[in-house]
Amino acid sequence: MYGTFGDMSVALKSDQPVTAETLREAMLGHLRYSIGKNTPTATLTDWRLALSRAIRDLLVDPWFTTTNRIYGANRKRVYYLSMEFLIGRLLEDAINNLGLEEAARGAVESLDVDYSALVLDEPDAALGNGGLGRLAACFLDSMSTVGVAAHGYGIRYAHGLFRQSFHDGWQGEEAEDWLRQAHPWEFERSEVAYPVNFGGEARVSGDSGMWKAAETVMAVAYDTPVPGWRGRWANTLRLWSAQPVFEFDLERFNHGDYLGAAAPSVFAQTISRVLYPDDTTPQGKELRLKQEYFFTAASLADILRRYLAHSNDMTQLPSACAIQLNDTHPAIAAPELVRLLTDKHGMGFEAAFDVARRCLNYTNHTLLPEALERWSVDLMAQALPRHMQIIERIDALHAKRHTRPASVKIVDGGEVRMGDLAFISANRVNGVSALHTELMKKTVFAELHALHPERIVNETNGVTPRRWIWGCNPGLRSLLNDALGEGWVTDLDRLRALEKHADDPAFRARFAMIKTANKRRFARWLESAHGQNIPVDAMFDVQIKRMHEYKRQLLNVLEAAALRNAIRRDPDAVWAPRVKIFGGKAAPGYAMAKLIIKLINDVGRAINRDPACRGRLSVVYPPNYNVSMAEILIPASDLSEQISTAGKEASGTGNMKFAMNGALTVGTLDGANVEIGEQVGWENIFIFGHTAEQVLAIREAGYNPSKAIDADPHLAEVVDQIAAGAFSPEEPTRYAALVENLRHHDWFQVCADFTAYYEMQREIDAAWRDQDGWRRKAILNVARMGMFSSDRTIRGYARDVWGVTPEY
Ligand code: NBG
Repeated sequence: MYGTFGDMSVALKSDQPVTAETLREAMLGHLRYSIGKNTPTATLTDWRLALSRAIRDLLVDPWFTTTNRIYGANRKRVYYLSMEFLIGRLLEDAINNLGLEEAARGAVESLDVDYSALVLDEPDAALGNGGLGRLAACFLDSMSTVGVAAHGYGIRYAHGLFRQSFHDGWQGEEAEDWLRQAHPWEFERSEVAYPVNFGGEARVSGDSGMWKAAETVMAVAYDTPVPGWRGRWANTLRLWSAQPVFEFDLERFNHGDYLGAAAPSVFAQTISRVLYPDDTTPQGKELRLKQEYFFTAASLADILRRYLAHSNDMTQLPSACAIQLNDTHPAIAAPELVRLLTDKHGMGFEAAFDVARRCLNYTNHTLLPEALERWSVDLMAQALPRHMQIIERIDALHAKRHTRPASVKIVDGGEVRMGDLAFISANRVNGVSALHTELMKKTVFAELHALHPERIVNETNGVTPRRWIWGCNPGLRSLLNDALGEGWVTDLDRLRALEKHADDPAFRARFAMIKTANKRRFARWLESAHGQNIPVDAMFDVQIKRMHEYKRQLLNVLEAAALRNAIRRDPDAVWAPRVKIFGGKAAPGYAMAKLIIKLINDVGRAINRDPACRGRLSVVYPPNYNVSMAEILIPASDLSEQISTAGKEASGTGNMKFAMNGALTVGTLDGANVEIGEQVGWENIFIFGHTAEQVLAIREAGYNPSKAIDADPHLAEVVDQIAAGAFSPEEPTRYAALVENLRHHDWFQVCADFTAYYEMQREIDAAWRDQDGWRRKAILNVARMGMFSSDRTIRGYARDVWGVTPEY
């Protein structure tokens, strides 16, 4: 049977019909000729790789066609530079995009391999941390679906973000090794390699300069095709891996210095080893800056190479490329582009800056001052001496052109403020939700906004319905297809037509059955992966996101502890049964977030062991929350916790995924919750707590959390219990720092919002008891989430920021 592959024609062609049979043949061919295995010895992973290769073959033709079309028409391209691309698993996504679900399942099953197990065998590409990275991945999907010519540029981290485990309830971190097995989606482009320099000395002469670097590494490209819906279009995700200029020093090796011989390679590879090295040490900071420059410099070199193939008139660069800086991580692009234009292409400084600025745009993703990057001038001057000179010159040029207040400076107090550098060097600066954009204008960028009032625009985030409904919620997908036809998946506003079914009992019943099936699926997963049992008829009350004090997982766990007290006092009252589900990682250096994780696990243990809570309340916190866990948990959720301190969450995107999948939101008036409320109707969302303005006013009036604690007996009781070691009898003072912080500082106003939150949760209990009413609200949520497709967001960027017209 393998003889048929003697001609090596294992590749499927996208213009021929793909059936279970042809796919099976292609899998067998790849198993033999790409993987080098035969059927009797093939492991599950071998089969997965074989199927992935067969599917990848089908992406290649659309990919080439798209590229040729873009080249032919000399279209303006979008370059999305991002430190993170949280792409997750790719196999099922590609299969869905190409419409090959049945063929793939049929092919795999005909080989006696379990299809679901095969899909789940793929490691989750954890090249990101949270919303910012997942947004970048959703944007790639949407740019390919609406037909925007785009390249994503980032880093091919060998280990990505760490893998989280719990040891006695404490977070442990292990290196993620997603690349241990072959990554079947990428094409290594060893010929596409650029040297990236660091350190040394720089001299200025007139408008240009000379940089004699001390170290060089090579950035080597790895390309992954990103298919859009039905393969009509495919863009490229190009990730850079750092390699030594020379593999190793043979002379040192021959003298017996084996470690020394490998040193250059170790230095180079360190750069693309992990995402977010712990930057609490000077070495960590330097590494982080080098990572940022590494991928930015390689990407710009690549962009210019592509441009120069068409034209050498550098003044026209802005008509050919729009470069999006995803947060400040690639903000070094501004001085780098100016450097290339002046030092390499002989342009005058002011002209170079103007060209660069017309190419660059900057998305701000947070107003938290500690999250806005700043680099010490010393570090910048040492690692990137020429860039430091250019940054100072940009600062001076800006001062020359605009009468600016003394406080508007890029370089200040011995630091380079990357947010200001990005703002000043960008054509458009955008926030990620209406509220966040307004706050940006009033707070961090108030002065710059006054100088450049046309620069800030809003592009409210969105998520791709391909992954976040079609892929992760097959039940809902079928329901929507039956009710609306398949068009909703690329035109999410069509969901509106569901409104008329909200009062139809049969529709509601089917909707409810889908939710229950999803809850069963999650419960089965939880049991098999973590040995925990949860009742599927309870409300699944879910908070999954990075662990951060502003997101207030603490508020949630305090409420859980207070609820337990209430249940113990009156076990026979009618309680709405709940399972509180947490998921999320804390940054390795973030001690308070790690202590909150431990508290959730300690409180969870007490609740889960408490006979009074049985059947009424339980808490689970499966470790290592990632995209794949989100895909199974979000469709199973009833209640979505979006409870950040108002004014702190730039947008949120999890909030959108939940509502699209029929969970109701409990949330503050923060980030995109505001717009979600406007869309779904305020009667279909549970909003509580202080507004951003009130939060500010409370702080200014001299906030005293102890007063709030004293005023609320539920809260006072819980805080006392934690302080007395009720949840940590083996170490009663474990939470001393947390309690001290709650009583005397409480920067994120957990105590100030507690009462409102607790009361809102009891209203939610009541709403849950009316299951029909709950379902109606849930259906209306799904129906009104059309706005939150990332297709809408990308069309907005295309129009307001990039000046390109989507093909579809
Ligand atoms: C995050 C915000 C979220 C937002 C995502 C995507 C950073 C720095 N910011 O609220 O916290 O949804 O960005 O915009 O990761």
